[in-house]
Amino acid sequence: MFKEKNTIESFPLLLAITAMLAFMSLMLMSSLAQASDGHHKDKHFSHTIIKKEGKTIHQITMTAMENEVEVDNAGKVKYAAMTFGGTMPGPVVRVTQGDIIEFTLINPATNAFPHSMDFHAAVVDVLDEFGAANPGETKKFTFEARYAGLFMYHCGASPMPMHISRGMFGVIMVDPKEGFTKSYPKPDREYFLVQSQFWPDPLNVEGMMENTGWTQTLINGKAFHYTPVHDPASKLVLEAKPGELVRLHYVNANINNVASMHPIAGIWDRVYVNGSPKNIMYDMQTHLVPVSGSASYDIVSPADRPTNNAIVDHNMSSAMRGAITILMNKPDANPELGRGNPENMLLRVKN
Ligand SMILES: [Cu+2]
Repeated sequence: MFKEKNTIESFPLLLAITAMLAFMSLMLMSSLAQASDGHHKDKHFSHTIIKKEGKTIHQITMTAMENEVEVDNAGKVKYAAMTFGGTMPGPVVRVTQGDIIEFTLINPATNAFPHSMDFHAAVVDVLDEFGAANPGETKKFTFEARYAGLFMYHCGASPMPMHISRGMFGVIMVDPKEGFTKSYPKPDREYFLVQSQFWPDPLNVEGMMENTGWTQTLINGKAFHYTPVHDPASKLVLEAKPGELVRLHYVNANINNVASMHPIAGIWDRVYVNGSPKNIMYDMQTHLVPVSGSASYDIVSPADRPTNNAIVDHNMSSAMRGAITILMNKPDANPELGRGNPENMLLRVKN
């Protein structure tokens, strides 16, 4: 009798404990999944972060793909691209200075071309690590990210201008081991912008060499990507609240043209050349970025009213062909944009 009563009385408590344990194990599972997934995982790209002997190791796998992408906001222009992981640009890779990158490039047997990976953040051997993998082969190499900064990556297989202009480029950001400092303050928002030149004829290698026949400038893979002002089909803009410190990480993945980066209706508060906190310029109107170079730009809008900036490559042949990006500074800015995962910092329309 006593025992039975005890059991009945304990039942709600047992139920609560069971529910709590189930909840805790779910939480643990999801946190483990997050830890082992790094920040992104799909079947063409994975990034797993592990700790070994005090080092942070990034196990990154990308599949070289010869796939179609849309290079316009309306989705009407399908293009025979080549990509790392399916998208132009490829996925953002973000690590900290001193981390180890264990990289694997898969070139499926169904591809027609050899492909390779050239991380500008790596100090290795061009013929060894950066050599190409033929269709059906897999290439692996390891390097330490010794230098802090904002680096391009790209395919270096021949003919290189074709592999890059067709989409095989992206960003590897190496955050400084010191973290944020007084001279490299923590921004409120960060956005990645990667510019490239577009040839409608994907086999026009001669035009790519002579710099003729290119028709558009792409920002993160689309012309006028973030500017409904210039293209009504544009669905995204960069967002921030008035007065916030916004840091734009810009990479010039053009084939031939240097870029003259200017924020219309604003001034670059600081420019970190190559994205490195060691290379600071102040109060700049326009800043030149070499082909395959980069810069991180700090901009602060007036705090007392909503404003807009147009981030342009002031080289008019680039701006008028697509290199215009709107940064909208408004009180109701989406709190998720420009924060957290790289997917929130390199904006793409989610299908
Ligand atoms: Cu390639």
